[in-house]
Amino acid sequence: MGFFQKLKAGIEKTRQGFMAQIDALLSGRKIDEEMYEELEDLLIMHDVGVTAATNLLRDLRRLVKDRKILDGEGLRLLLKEIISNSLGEKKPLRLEPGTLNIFLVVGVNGVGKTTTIGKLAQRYKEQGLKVMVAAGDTFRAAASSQLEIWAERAGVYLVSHADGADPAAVVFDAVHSARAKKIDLLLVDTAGRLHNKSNLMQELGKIRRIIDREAEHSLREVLLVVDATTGQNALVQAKEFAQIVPVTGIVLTKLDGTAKGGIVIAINQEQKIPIKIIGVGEKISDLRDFDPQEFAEALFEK
Ligand SMILES: Nc1nc2c(ncn2[C@@H]2O[C@H](COP(=O)(O)OP(=O)(O)OP(=O)(O)O)[C@@H](O)[C@H]2O)c(=O)[nH]1
Ligand SMILES: [Mg+2]
Repeated sequence: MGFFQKLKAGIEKTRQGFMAQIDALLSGRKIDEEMYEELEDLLIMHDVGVTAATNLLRDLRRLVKDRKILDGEGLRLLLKEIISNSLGEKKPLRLEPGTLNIFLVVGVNGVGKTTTIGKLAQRYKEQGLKVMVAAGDTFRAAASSQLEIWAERAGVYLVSHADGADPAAVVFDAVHSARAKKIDLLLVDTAGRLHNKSNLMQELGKIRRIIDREAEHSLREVLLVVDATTGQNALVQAKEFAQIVPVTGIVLTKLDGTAKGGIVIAINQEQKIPIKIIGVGEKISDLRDFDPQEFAEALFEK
């Protein structure tokens, strides 16, 4: 299967859910007020969010008038154009070869942080980089061994301490070991749950300070992982984490598991932080750089 076909397959639920309903609404339909209202409802139902849906409808009405569009098929093309434009440019991960690059991976429990790290480790190892992962989640029993399995699979270095150890100490060791081994990319896993939320946020703040102190200018990405199936909750999480750590990119996982792929549009409109990667499955190869134009194509292609 080609790259594009794989993406289409990865968002098949959204294509069959969200997009199929839009097509059913638009095909053979005359453009009238009732249609606009039904379309807006469909967008909101599929997690596009009220703000983004309102903006899309506003642009749609204006362009339909300007370009004298008369039927649903013409409107479908416009909708694709508007969504595609609103998603903006591709924003790749920042990596400077020949130096130590650190990605700190954060997010609430179960969203797919450790899996994403495993997938990234594999990808960059295959590209010929020297990769290390650090088991910064020392809270959940078995979190380190889960990361160890991914590290073995990908064939990359692992730094981990015993369960219950101080995660800041793990990160400290990892940074120094990465320097000594001339690692290109250090991926830092973190806990998704601690005794309470303020502990979690404090811990992340501390990890970030250690990285800044021990490896100044090496923290290239702070990736916030959010689960596409949690809908609007993902937006709330993004706001909370962004207050504690300087989030540079969003990883949107489990897009394969939802028919409400509209969340991509909501995040893009309501967050200043770009979606950089998407997860479309549990396998090590089910990770993609988020390419907005390609995504819009895959969404709308019949
Ligand atoms: N379908 C699908 N499942 C995914 C994806 N990414 C992760 N998962 C699954 O989500 C579950 C949780 O993934 P983890 O990587 O353990 O999540 P985590 O954020 O590290 O969780 P904690 O360590 O508990 O905070 C696992 O069963 C993964 O296989 C994805 O893109 N698609
Ligand atoms: Mg984990």
